[in-house]
Amino acid sequence: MDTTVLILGGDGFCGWPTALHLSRHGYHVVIVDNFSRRKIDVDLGLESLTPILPMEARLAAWRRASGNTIDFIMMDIAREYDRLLEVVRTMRPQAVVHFAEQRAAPYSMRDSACKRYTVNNNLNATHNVLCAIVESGLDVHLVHLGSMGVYGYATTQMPIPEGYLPVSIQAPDGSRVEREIMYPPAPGSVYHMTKTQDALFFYFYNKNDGIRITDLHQGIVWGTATDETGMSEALVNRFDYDGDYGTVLNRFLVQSVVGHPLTVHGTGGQTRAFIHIRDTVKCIKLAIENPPLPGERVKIFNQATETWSVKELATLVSRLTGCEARSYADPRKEDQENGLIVENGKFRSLGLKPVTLSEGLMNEVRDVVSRYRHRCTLTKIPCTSVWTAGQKTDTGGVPLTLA
Ligand code: NAD
Ligand code: USQ
Repeated sequence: MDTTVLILGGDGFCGWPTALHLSRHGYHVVIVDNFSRRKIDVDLGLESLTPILPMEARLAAWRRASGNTIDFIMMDIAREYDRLLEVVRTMRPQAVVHFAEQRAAPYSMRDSACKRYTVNNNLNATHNVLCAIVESGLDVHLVHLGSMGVYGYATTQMPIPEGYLPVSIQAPDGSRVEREIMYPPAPGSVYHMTKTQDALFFYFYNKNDGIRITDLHQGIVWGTATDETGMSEALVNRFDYDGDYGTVLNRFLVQSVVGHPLTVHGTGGQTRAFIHIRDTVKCIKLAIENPPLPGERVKIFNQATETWSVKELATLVSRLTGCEARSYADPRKEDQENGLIVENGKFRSLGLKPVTLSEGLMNEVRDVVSRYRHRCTLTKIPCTSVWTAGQKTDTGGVPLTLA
């Protein structure tokens, strides 16, 4: 069996631990990345809380720790189509795992330049990958990292299905027409909008060219370390805590260590889906090993293991650490309160035993943060990207009573 897997975006928060995990399990891994995420850090005057090494040093550390080699190609997949096609043709990968997009909703709403960059980068990246697979003439399985947020977290008592919704419509002659349609998109940021458009690309290229595609609608990834990144300090994963790229639970855990109040937006009634980084890497391996059959429609999985409201998370972190929570004017345009029920039976049926939120795991993150707390810049914690011109950045907040 050809075991080559291309990891597009393999220098990032999800891509790097996935590359190590697959390498450890016998895959020949080739990382493709243009370091745009590192460049955005420089532009924003930030750094990962953890000191991530240059790619060459990361890969050398992996060779020392595991005895395995990961190859690396520096390339902008949104702009260097001919090179991308050449890589697919020569590497003949079994699968391409596509993480290579601008992934922060707040960054995608900062200003017109960031909106346009996010659309140009994400849509061209995805479309180029699809064109390259078609033009190569190879049967390559594409595994894409999508987002639970494509559905807009609408409050209903109905669980969000894994991609497809059965509908029954009454025809004019009185008969009933039964169909399965794609679950309606309702993006809440320019970033999430690009993910809904990716899904249409997948629908088309699967129907037209028979490409085998798995789209993973992932929830918010928390945690930082996996078994593989823990093998050496030189393999440490990136850790974002700033107002654009930091995600809510990891931010709260950093804030609890550095003495910043927990930054709850509005009432904190926003409910979201979560997954630990250790499960992310396992899910990707399961997706690669269970591709759609030839001719099968796009496989869609909800890659999330549990749901929590922001206020519930603040309560858990505050109980664990005694830190204060404050309510800040919400910089986003989002429902202040929503329920969210997410179906995730597909990964469970493939054998995933979810890692769920526990004090032990939260403490593990806090230990990492404590080690690198001297690298935290407090002024980068407030969320300064607002969704509409009328909204203001709130850096003070008001005390929030937790249960
Ligand atoms: P990240 O920003 O840490 O990593 C993305 C990587 O892709 C970066 O290394 C970046 O340099 C690279 N990249 C971006 N555009 C590229 C291009 N045109 N050419 C080559 N490389 C490019 O993001 P992440 O958190 O690892 O997320 C990876 C994927 O998973 C994203 O598509 C994101 O939408 C999805 N996702 C992430 C989360 C999360 O909580 N982090 C949750 C759900 C889904
Ligand atoms: N929030 C706070 N305080 C904070 C930060 C966030 O209350 O300090 C709130 C936000 O207002 C939002 C919720 O927490 O209601 C989640 O925000 P987030 O920044 O943790 O996550 P989000 O913007 O949804 O994006 C992240 C990843 C993205 C991925 C998405 C999965 O950055 O790549 O697609 O999670 S999902 O949310 O399921 O769409």
